[in-house]
Amino acid sequence: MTGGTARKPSGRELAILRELEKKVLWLASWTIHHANHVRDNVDGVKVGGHQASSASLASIMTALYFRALRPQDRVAVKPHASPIYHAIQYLLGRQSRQKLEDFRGYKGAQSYPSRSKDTDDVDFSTGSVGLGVAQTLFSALVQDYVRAHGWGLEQPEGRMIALVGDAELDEGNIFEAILEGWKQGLRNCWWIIDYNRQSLDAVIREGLWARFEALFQAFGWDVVILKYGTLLEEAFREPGGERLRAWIDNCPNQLYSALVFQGGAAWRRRLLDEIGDQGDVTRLIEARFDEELARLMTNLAGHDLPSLIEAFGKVDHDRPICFICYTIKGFGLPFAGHKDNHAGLMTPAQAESLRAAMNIRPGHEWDKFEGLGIAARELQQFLEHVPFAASTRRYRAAPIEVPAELSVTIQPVMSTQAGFGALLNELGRARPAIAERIVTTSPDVTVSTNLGPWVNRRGLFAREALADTFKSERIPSTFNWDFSPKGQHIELGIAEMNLFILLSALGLSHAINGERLIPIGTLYDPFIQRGLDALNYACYQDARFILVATPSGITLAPEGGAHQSIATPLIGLAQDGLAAFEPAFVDELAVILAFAFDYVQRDAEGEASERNWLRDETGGSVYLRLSTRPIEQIKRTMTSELRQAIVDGAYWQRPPGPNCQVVVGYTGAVVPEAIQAVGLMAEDRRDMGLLAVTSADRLNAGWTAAQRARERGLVHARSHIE
Ligand SMILES: Cc1ncc(C[n+]2csc(CCOP(=O)(O)OP(=O)(O)O)c2C)c(N)n1
Ligand SMILES: [Mg+2]
Repeated sequence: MTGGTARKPSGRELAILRELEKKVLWLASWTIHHANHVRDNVDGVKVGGHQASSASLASIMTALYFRALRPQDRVAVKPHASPIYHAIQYLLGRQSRQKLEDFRGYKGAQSYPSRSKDTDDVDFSTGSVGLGVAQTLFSALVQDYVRAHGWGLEQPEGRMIALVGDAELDEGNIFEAILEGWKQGLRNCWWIIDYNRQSLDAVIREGLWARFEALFQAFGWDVVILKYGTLLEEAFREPGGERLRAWIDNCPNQLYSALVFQGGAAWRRRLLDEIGDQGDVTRLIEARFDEELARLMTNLAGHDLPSLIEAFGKVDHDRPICFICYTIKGFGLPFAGHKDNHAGLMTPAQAESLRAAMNIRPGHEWDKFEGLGIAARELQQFLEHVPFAASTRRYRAAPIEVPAELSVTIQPVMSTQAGFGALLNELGRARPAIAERIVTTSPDVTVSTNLGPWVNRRGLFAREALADTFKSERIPSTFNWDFSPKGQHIELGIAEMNLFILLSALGLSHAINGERLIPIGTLYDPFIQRGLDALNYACYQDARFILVATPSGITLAPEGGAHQSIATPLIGLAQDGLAAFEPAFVDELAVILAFAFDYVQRDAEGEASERNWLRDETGGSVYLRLSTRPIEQIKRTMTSELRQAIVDGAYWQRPPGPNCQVVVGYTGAVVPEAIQAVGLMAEDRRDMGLLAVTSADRLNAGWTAAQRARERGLVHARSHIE
């Protein structure tokens, strides 16, 4: 199907790729060195930059970006390989020299690939390890969702690829994702593990690869182990070679790393000591100079372009694959293999020797083809024909029309959660354009967050249809649990991390698949904290979604209990890119939901509005904090002023009179108590006000922005709450 570049590279092509691999390593290392030793840094502060961690992926990324990838593929690059990514983009003409020079500085290339801050076409942000990896898996599922609904079929299917650190696999969210991927029939997903056997602190446990292999296989992935490069494979075929292979296979990670660091003479001593036989093995070792021996012994497949190109090129199926690529942390740099190298930087003297070794003249460090053995014109021509860089990779999708008002039948007494269920049910029934693009998802709380009626109408999503046996057996049940490729609800297992990463993937569909989705995720409010880092990650990538958190009380019932959502209002206030609302009444919720459908689709630039001091044109995601508490509803006509005030964050339920001394403000389901309090206090106070706060988050954001504007001299700036 998706046919990679199965063709073997010609000798010339391989020679070009080898030159580019060298150049990528140089540029990445120089970028970091420049930021720390050359650029004027404030007070000589080192900005760091992970040379070792980058070097580990130089060969793999050369093989991918310059050969194996196609424009439709999407990649999450291990955070610390960011300099390698930027170097590749620089060679492809998509990254500026200025941004490399400003690496880790203000407006410079980012230390971790950033979708929103970098300008060189980063597919997925990474940084908090584990999240970008899982994002590729969920993006593969979203691609299937989009195509199953008949959209985006004019584009070829892409592969979602993660470059994963071996220690990154310690993160639990990765395992949650693997399990979910298995349930959902994951395809088109590659995880390439940079098996350098080092974490941040030290060398990792022996034999992890075997755990990884068993684990991935257990969940239906193909596992491809890339261990030895072509030089070593050839040496293994020489007389005595099998003894050498057995020795390396049994060599502990720590010893191997130490010898890599020490170099050729140390390799010779150790090998002769342990397997020297005055025969074949000794001859094999002694036939090589120190430098050659070191090159042989470090010729792992993860640094061997022919092995990598062959492995990536021969994939001819869409099953998920885990590549375990043996690599060396810091490969090609003076601290290769040293266990303390994670944040290591080359000294100026070391950078000088590397420059000399790379044939780079002082002052020509940024020249794209300086010091290479192939003419600039040929290299440039090659770069211009790299398949990956051939076409647009970031799409735009037209906005979907949002009805001005959402209709809902409001019961005299009703909770906001029930109102949410009713609103979605009505959307599912009336089928406005927006309803076709809504995709709901929930981590095993679909029914208890009131998505049931919507799911009954629109069905569950799966690539293969699966009927609800209870229905076919005619057993009465409230919920229709039929799966089909046209279904609009993605049911997840109970892992909130997965919910947020799926929302992140769904919420980027307009840019990644060119097809806009309106994702709505529901969960119990306290469990936002379980997935908080993933929520932050989704917002940081500017994914667009609506999060419906319910129930949200400090208790589920009068007896109290464990599900206490105490800190979430502060999360709503603090999280950038997320507008948080807590309506009390269902008519408010209807207004906010209509606003949210539009707000998640906006992406215009713009100045803050003088009305509320919010920058609403840029849009963002929305968080609705709802409740199961039935509240007596107010019968009122929704005016455009009230509608606007609800969206801006507050309105007067009872405006204060001229002699007002006390105002009661409330948010959400405590409205009966607030009304009662005003009633009691009004006995001896006049003109009391009752302020309905629908979004403390937006009031706060507007107030802060207005204050800032006043400091800049706009003395009349007033926010909505003021
Ligand atoms: C969630 C999270 N915790 C901690 C860190 C700090 N951290 C950055 S890299 C790293 C170790 C990475 O090791 P590995 O994945 O093997 O990559 P390598 O450096 O070997 O390339 C750690 C602990 C982080 N970025 N994210
Ligand atoms: Mg590692």
